[in-house]
Amino acid sequence: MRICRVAVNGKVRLAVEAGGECFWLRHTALSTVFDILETQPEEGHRLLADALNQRPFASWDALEAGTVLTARLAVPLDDQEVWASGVTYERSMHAREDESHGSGIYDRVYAAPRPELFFKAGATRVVGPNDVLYIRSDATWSVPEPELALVVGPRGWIAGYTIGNDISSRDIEGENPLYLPQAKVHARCCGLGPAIMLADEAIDPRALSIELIIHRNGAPVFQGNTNTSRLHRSFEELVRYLFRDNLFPNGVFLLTGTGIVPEDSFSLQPGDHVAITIAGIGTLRHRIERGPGDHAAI
Ligand code: DO4
Ligand code: MG
Repeated sequence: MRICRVAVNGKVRLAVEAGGECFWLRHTALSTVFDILETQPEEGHRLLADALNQRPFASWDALEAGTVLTARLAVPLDDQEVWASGVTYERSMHAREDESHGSGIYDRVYAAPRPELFFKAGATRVVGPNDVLYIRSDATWSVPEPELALVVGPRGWIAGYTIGNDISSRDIEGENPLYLPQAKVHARCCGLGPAIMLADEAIDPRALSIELIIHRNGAPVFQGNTNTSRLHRSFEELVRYLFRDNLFPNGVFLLTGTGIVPEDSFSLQPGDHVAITIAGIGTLRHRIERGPGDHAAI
C-alpha cells in the first residue's frame, strides 16, 4: 500500500494506492502521513481501510505517468524539511575522491562513525513527480542522484519510504568542499515522490533495487543501477545522528545517499528526462532545465 498526495483543481488531497488502483482518503482532520500513522494510528488505519471500500478514481500507472487529465501527483511532503546523507555507498566515495583530486575527506567520512548529513531543501525547493528540476546555470557538471528517502516521524520512527533525486553540481562541489551548500541547494534542486510506501509492508528496505535512466532526444544516454543492500550505514544510525540535538516536530524526509554516479564525461543537459525506479515504491520522473540565473535585483 502506498500513500500519495494528489492535486485536483489546485487542491491537494491524500490518496492511497492498493492493487494498482488509487482511492481517495475521506476528508478529515488527519492531513499528513504522520497524522495517519503516528499521531492517531487507529483512526489512520480505519481511514485507510475505508478508502479501499470506495470506487477507485484512477489507475496507479496512469497517475504515476502523469496522464490523468484531472488529477496529478503532488510532492509527498507538507512542510517538512528534506535532509540528505552523503558518501554512504562506496561508489559515491570513489567518485567524490576523484572529483576533489584525492582530497581524502570523502575516504575519511565513509569510514568515520559520524555520517555526513546535510540540509537539502525546504518545501519551496522540492519538486513533485512529472515536473521540472533545475541544474545550476553556473555549473558545468551536473548529475542526478537517485536515492531512497526515509519518511521519518517526529519521534524518529521510520514511517515509510519514497524516492529522492538529490540534484548536484559536481564541478562546484569538487572545487572546494565548502561549496557543498551551493552545489546542492538551489531552486528546484530536489525531486521527491511518487508515493510513500508504508514501512509495515512486507518489503525489505535493505534489499531494494534502484535504477536510473536518463533520456536525451528520445534515446537513453545513461542507465545504471544499485541496491540498498550496498548502503554502508544502517537507517537507524542515520536517523539517530539526524535527531541528535535536533527537533523535527512535523517529521522529516532523509535521503540516504547515492550509489549510482554516471561516468565523469556525463553531465545533465536541459531537456533531459530522468527516471528513477525503486522496487515497490514506483518511478519518479522529471524533465531537466537550466536554472534562470540571477534573481538578485542588485
Ligand atoms: O559529500 C557530498 C555529497 C554526497 C552525496 O550527496 C551522496 O553521496 O549522495
Ligand atoms: Mg546525494
